[in-house]
Amino acid sequence: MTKDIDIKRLREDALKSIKAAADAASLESLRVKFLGRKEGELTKILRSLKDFSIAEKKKIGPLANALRQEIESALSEKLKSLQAASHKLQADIDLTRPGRKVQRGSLHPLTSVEKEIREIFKSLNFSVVEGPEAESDYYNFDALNIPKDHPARDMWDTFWLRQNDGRTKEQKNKRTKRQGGGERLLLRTHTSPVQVRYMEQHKPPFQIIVPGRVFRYEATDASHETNFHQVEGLMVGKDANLANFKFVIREFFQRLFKRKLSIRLRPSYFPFVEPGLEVDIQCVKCGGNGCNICKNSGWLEVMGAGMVHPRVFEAAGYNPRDLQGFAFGLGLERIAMIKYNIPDIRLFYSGDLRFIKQF
Ligand code: YSA
Repeated sequence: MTKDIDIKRLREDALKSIKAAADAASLESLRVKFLGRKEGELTKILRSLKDFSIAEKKKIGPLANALRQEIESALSEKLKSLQAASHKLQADIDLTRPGRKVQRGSLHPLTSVEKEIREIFKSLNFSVVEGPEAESDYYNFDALNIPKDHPARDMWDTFWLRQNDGRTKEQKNKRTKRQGGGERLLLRTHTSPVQVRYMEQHKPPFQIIVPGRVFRYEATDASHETNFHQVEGLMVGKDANLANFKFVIREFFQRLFKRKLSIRLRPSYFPFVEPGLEVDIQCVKCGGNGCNICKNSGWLEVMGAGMVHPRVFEAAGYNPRDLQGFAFGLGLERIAMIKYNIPDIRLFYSGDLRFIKQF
């Protein structure tokens, strides 16, 4: 009776384990476990048959032999099914198939244009300088000859930042005027504040450009964004003059657009220059004959500029009688739009891959 039960248990255990085996190696260990010559569990039962009574032998013998066959065939069936599954897997993997192509990104057009601008100015011996995007009222306006009540502030409406750095009003007001003492912070409306910041720290002669992000609180349309980029330029020395400016700027645009170009200077007004100028370049599409890009004028308006105002030199701690210099500021998006014939500034920030992938 006990031997019956042992065989029954053994059968259940063996068939269950064989069914669950995951690979050929596990099947081999199961074969050794149940049918192994020396220690196999069923082998041991078969070997002990000689000690049984004749009646027991007659009963257990056939059961044990039948189980042996059953385990052997279960092992071989399972092995076959594992092999078939592995062949199927191999057939599904086509090792000769070419790999999936890794998609390569590309630089955003604004990044490439900015890089190109940096390289051109560097080759003209300009240094590249940066300044803070969160700027003080003082540097963004006052130091550039735009006092609190000046109407020019209306042209540059911006986003004001709430400051909560734990300092009391008195502590904030202790800072010097130059540090932007006690003033509210704003998101800079142009890169021009870096002119004064740089001049405070450096002695002329020098020539720099300042690429950077700027912000304006205004309605967006095809040519205006609230967040865009400018490149500021500043050259200061004993006799840096408008003739130098004309040469540098013409050279710059010719290299950027890779062609001979005329430039045109028109009088304009910015509080931080005297005289102030607006710079136009000959239309890069029609060469000046008139087309849809230049609105049939033959010219493209590309930057504001002028000779640095004496009050700006004074704000930076210079004596305006000893020095002179020119400054300019261009809109990066506008230049990229002309270069790549992009009709709407909003495309730059749309995140639309169909747009980005064209560059
Ligand atoms: C003028 C004289 C200097 O000595 C130095 C710099 C300057 C430029 C001055 N700081 C300035 O910001 N002038 S600006 O308001 O006319 O802007 C310069 C350029 O920025 C524009 O020509 C235009 O290309 C771009 N711009 C202005 N508002 C914009 C914009 N681009 C996109 N979206 C806007 N909302």
